[in-house]
Amino acid sequence: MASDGHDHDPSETKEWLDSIESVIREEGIERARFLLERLSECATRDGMPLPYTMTTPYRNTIPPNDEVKMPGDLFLERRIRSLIRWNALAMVVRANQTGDDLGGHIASFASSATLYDVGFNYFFRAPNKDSEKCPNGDLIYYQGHIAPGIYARSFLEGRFDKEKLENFRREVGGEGLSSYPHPKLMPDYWQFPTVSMGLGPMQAIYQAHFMRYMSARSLVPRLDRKVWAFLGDGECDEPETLGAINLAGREKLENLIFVINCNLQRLDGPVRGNGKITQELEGSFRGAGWNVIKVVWGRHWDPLLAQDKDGFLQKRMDEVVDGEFQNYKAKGGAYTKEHFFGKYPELQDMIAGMKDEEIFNLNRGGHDPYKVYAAYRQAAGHKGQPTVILAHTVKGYGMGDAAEGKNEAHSVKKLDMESLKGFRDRFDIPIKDSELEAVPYYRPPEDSPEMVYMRKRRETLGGFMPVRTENKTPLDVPELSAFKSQLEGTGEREISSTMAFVRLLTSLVKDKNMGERVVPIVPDEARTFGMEGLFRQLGIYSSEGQLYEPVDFGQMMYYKEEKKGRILEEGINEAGAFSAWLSAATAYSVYDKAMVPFYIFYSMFGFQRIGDLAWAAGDCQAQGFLMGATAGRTTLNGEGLQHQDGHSHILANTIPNCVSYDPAFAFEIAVIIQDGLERMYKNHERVFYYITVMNESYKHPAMPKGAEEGIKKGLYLLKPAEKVKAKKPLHVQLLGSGTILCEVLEAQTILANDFNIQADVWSATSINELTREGRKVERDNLLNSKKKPKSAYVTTCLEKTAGPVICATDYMKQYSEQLRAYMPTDKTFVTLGTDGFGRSDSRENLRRFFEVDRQFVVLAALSALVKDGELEASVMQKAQKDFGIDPDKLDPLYH
Ligand SMILES: Cc1ncc(C[n+]2csc(CCOP(=O)(O)OP(=O)(O)O)c2C)c(N)n1
Ligand SMILES: [Mg+2]
Repeated sequence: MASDGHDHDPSETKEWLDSIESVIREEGIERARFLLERLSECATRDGMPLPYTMTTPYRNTIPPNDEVKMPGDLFLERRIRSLIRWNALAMVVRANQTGDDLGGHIASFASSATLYDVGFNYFFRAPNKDSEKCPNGDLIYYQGHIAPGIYARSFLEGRFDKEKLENFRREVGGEGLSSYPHPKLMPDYWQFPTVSMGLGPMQAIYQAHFMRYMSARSLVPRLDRKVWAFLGDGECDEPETLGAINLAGREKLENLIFVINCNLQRLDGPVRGNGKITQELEGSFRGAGWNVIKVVWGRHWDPLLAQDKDGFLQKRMDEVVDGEFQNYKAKGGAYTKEHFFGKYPELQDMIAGMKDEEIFNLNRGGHDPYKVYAAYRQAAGHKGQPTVILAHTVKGYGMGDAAEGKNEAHSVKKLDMESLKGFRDRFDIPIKDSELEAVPYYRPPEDSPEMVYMRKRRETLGGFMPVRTENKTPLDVPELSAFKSQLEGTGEREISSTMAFVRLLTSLVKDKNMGERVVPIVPDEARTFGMEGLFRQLGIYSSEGQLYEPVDFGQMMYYKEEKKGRILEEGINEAGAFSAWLSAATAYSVYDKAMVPFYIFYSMFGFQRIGDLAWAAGDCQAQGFLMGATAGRTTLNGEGLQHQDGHSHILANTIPNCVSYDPAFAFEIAVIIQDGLERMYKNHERVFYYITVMNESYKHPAMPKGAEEGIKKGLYLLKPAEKVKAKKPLHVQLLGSGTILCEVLEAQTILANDFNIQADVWSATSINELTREGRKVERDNLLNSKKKPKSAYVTTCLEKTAGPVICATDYMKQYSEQLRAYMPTDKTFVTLGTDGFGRSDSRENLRRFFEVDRQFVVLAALSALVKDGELEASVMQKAQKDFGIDPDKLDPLYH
């Protein structure tokens, strides 16, 4: 036993090694694996701790003998790749020559050109109706900042002309090329927004998962479609990148392939200078049940590795840290000779006679098309597991002294003459010295062998990529009358708006025409929202079905998992559940079939938690419903500071195509959802909905006649004031939303009964929508000064009314304050809202604390009348005293 790490009996070691090698040779890998498993089982049975490792040696997973040979023309492919490299570089350099400093990246694509090229030449299938195996095309998540490389390919393919390339990062006022993949800006081209690190990989995992859901439910056939996600090694430090890899392993998502470009560097410097990122990632992915393929070394290393009988080369490869590997490329062959091979005499002997240049040219796996092809081929055919390919590359490959392996490589956008020449010569670009300074684009003649070859490859794979398509078949959306029970109100029964929504959802999923498209999604919170009844009715999607009898089996609402289940219950994982929603919400494009996802979540753990993904949803032009449940700072009473949401509507409004509502009553919810279905699934408006629902129970009235339009626009007169006894009664206009509308209705009664004031009550279903319409009108007026100025909808609603306007919601004052710009000029406007941190208490106490209860609404109304000179201050002061509102009360904003 070699407790000190040294081998004290090499001949015994050799016997063991020879035996296992002979088994591999004679009987194959599976037999060898079996024997090793039996050995380890035998050893551990007697209590022997086995060496614990999740990693394999630092070398290629696929040995040279097992590599499937790349069938194409290596020479022509290198030529094409070189031209793509050049044009990508030219695009960025030229964009920064103008003095506009538009930015862009060269070094990242330089390191990953081969990884993409092999994919484009052999693997990525474009959407093509004639394809049997993959009619909708493979899904590729490109690393965001390598976009120039993809544009450069499209240029060579003839999809873009030079003018288009000149518009890289120039998108205002024309057809530019977006800085990164943005479907919003290039809707026929990019499918997925990926540039916010971590979001691409996470979306890719849930896409593969959702793909299985779609086929399990027989909505699309289960074919051989793949999701390829390209990501950076630095990007793997984002929790989102690795956060969902367990799901992919558990769900055996063999339709998913990650390609991680391990160039060992991120923006500032090495990813793991003191360690090995490839090894670290191998352990993580293997532990999560993935098939890991390391592509560490290029084929020039093969002869050396074949000579490495004593394992010194492998030992050296294993022990060198990434920071040092970076040096080998940044400092060249002589340095590598001395510092890598120089460590052991055996290695010095091995390379005796090799020139510095030959040493430098010992290539890394990710730059060797043969190695990359072999890995992709294996990954594409692998069954029962997702695959990750860890490709070792060099950041700034080919950029020479300007960037290659340098810490500053990431941000290099300009190249000096020497580096330009070096790049040109290394990749044989036919541009003369005299022209080099202008860094011109280059495209060979259409009939040149490389152009013909490239087109042919893409034809074989169904056409050009990337490409984004949309299915515009309208869904048969139910009429509003289908939601009769919501429109009629609950009579004397008190229910929450969440319950009202769940009932609506339950009837929608049963809709004969479009019910099957509805996808309810929850992050382990269905019971909180009273949705457990749906478990049994719809089933919870599980690729395994249900391998156990659920503990509550036999009960009305038992926890039913099934292969064809419709509910996506994603566990305590808001980012994951949102990603699943995102896949469903873009199914009209990605699956050529519109789906209607409803993601129901704790509103506080919505935008606040996954804001960047929600922004990406806007970019993706997602369609669907986000339901922020248990919303409202004072409505969710007991949960306290981290749970009580008073700002999700403010966050929702930051996303231009997110339409948000804060309804109070069942009929409002029905009108909003029915309108949303029509706008999104019939009229193809690329918007998505955010609707808050709450957990306070109260009676829901029937829909007042003619309220529909106002509900959609964001404001309607819910309950006009009844006449009071006074000769010349005072008037106020009370606006409210969500549950606070109930307080406003109570205030109406108090004002009438105790103060003889007539208050009209308006339901403000969406202050955000009112504001957007106001902004639009304001802008139209500014730009069309010759025309008669128009009035904002909210202004029109209020200008003919009498008295000041008070607006109260369960959200920060800033939410209602948006309306101030559109108040009729003579109106005093007072807002009440829930600024400050939440805290747990009863609803009553919270509303008093945050100053949004009925008495505060009354007080605000009285104060506005005093300000308008309509009322004696003493009336208000007396009211304050009677209500017990202490002038020195703590301010919730500062307390
Ligand atoms: C969430 C987020 N944070 C920061 C950035 C800025 N950023 C863009 S690329 C990059 C470095 C990427 O390194 P790596 O993932 O290793 O990719 P490489 O360019 O090396 O292939 C950073 C920090 C970003 N795009 N997104
Ligand atoms: Mg990197």
